[in-house]
Amino acid sequence: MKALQLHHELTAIWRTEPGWRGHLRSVNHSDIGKRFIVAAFVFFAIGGVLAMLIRAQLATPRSAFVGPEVYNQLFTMHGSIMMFLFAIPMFEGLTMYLLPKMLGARDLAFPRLSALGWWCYLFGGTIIVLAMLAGVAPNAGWFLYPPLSGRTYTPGINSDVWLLGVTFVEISAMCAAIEIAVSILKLRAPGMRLDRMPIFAWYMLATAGMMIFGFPPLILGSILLEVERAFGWPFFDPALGGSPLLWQHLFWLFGHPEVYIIFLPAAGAVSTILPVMARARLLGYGAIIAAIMALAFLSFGLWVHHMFTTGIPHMALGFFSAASALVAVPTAVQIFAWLGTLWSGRPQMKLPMLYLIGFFIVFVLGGLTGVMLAMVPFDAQAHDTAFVTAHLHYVLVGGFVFPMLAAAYYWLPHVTGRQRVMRIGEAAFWLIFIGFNLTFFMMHLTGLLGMPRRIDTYPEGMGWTALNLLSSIGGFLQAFGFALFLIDVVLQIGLGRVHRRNPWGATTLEWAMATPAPAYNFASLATVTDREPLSTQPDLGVRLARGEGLLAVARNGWRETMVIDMTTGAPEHVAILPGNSWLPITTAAMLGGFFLSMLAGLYAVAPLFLPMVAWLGWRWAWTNGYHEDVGPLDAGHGYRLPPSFEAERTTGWWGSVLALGASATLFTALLFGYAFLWTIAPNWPPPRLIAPSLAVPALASAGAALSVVTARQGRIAAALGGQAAIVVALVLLLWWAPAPTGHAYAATSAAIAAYGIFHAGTAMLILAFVAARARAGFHSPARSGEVRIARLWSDHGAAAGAFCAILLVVPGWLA
Ligand SMILES: [Cu+2]
Repeated sequence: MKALQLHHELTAIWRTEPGWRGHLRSVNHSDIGKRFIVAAFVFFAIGGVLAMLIRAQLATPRSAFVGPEVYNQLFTMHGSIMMFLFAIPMFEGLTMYLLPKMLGARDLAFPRLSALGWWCYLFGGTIIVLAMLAGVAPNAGWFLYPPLSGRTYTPGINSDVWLLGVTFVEISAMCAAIEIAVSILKLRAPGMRLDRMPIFAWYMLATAGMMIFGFPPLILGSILLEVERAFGWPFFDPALGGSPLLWQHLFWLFGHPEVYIIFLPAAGAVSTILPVMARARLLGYGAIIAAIMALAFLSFGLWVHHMFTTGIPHMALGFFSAASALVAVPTAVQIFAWLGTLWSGRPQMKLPMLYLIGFFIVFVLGGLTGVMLAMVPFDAQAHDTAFVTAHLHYVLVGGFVFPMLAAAYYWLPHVTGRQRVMRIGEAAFWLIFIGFNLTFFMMHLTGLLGMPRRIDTYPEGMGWTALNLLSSIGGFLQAFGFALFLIDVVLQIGLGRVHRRNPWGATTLEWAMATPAPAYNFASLATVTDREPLSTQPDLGVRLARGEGLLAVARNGWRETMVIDMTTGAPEHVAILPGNSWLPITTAAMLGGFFLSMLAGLYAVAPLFLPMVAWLGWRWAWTNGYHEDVGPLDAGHGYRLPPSFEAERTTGWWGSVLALGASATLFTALLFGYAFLWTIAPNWPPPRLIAPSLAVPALASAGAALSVVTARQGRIAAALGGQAAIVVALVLLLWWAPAPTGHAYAATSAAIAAYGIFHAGTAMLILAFVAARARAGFHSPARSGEVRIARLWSDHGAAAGAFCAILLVVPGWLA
């Protein structure tokens, strides 16, 4: 009876409110995860329809089915949707849904951030799709190379839709990355040391890390290109000291890691599902982790292989070619670990396994053509042909779509609590598998026969006609396969029989709960003693539901979950997570207002939304914390742990470190751009340099020193003054600098100064917040975590501001 009462009390605390209110305010990770997955599938269907239109156009020579204007939009939107609105959100959704359950937690570390990410994704994706329906979709290819994407050749808003829409969606990717990393590091079940983490968590940790360092170059590139289009700052215009190659570098600095950002979560699903299907332990846990880390690291050193034909020095060609071939090694380690796992077990040919076999075949073929393309002479021949299109589809569909279909069939019983009804999934597999190979195997051949990618039509007599027709037939077979998959899922949700808990006999913690999952996941939290908790403690789920684990209490209406020491897994403090809120959707709406007014060219209106965002951020942070000391809480099993607001290093501190890491990466990419243009671009040196003033760096450095010192002494007003001095110094510098529209030197300098001003300004806001909180009684010697976080931001603002001020006057001194 006690268990039932605990269930009722926890439900009252954690549940999503009924009706529309619940839809708009929910921050629960299961809700948000499922929404991401459903929306990603809808975008996948839209992207799929575009692909069908492309294949219809290319089915016959000299086709006039859609015409070149529409065709450009079709292939651009197909690529952009599949990358940014399907693949990334799909694994984010899967991870948001699964991760806390696998780690034995009740939610993610920052529930409102998951909700904010969701709304940014939904609004941004909607803007992009509506633009397509209005006939102004992006049309310069999914990697949007200037000068084609610039004002001159794309005068309409097509490119702006991409730049603004995708950047809006990227906010959700950054939110998710920080959220996932901090949750894995800090919100695990007690006893779950690093070497006891489920392998999926390792994959996601690497993925989140790659997103934190991989997305900032793209975000920077998008900002620069949008500023060039909107205000005429010539970053990419060679006539004024810019270079279109700068965009290619920034784009592929993101774009190559992106391939692994998509592949690693899928591989994580494979490494989780395969051992269950094989009824064996995963072979080579340590080797796989080493391979993942090697892949994550190597993938940042390969971006130039997308630019082999742009006139790269010979040394660099050799280096990037070798590095590109080298990634085959860690990938092969994983493949052999999976094969070994199958070999050592007694594999069952259940439906997820069928899709995993599809994954093996398609992905390995894609890897092989990847090694071919890593060879510079071959790439020079195959570059921009259908061969490359075929390769990237083998890698992405093989490496992502097939594993995700396996994951769908594997975890759907967890989401629905039901079994599937008919054997439609097998038929869907064969249609997708045969259709896929028919479509894309042929494209290797058309590519080798010289057919360029992205052409809207071709003459007869090139030898491409029959191959193209076969590709188109294959494309439509795939579409039928996916339609069957959808029907199968709908049938299972509607008609499936309710199954017993853990139908696959899996050993990870997400199966130690009732399905569908309760809002609080676990009535009490597990203590873990090995990597496969459900094989050593088969009755764990029942015991947790009875309240025999940790935190088996519903107190103060608090949403409690356990925070552990990162390496040892020892309990550290109790996180008190925020409840449902209007803040995520209103913040996303204000950001949406900003992006929409930029898109409409209302440059005077757009900045008005930013104070609103800042004010909502203030409200957001204000609801954290507590106004009195409560002392250690009883966590069960004899543990007495402080609540998060009395902890020394909160999850918010870790999140801030990662956010600042992402920001510093963006800044580094900007400095790279500055140096790249200086050394490579034509039309340098610039006509006029920034005057070699002493006053600007002196004022900024003095402000920075003042802020760093006084923030440590708790003199917030003085620290604020220091940051203000930085802002004044950099604004003066901009005032005296040559106009940013005149030359790429002035434009990059202004961008660097803007970075400094933005961070010093943010630091001022945060310091003001801390001062207000102290006055309102939220701080005490025990409750000082917030002050520590503020100091991180303030120190970063000081360092960045002083650095920018010094850097920008140096060229004037040297000249
Ligand atoms: Cu690449």
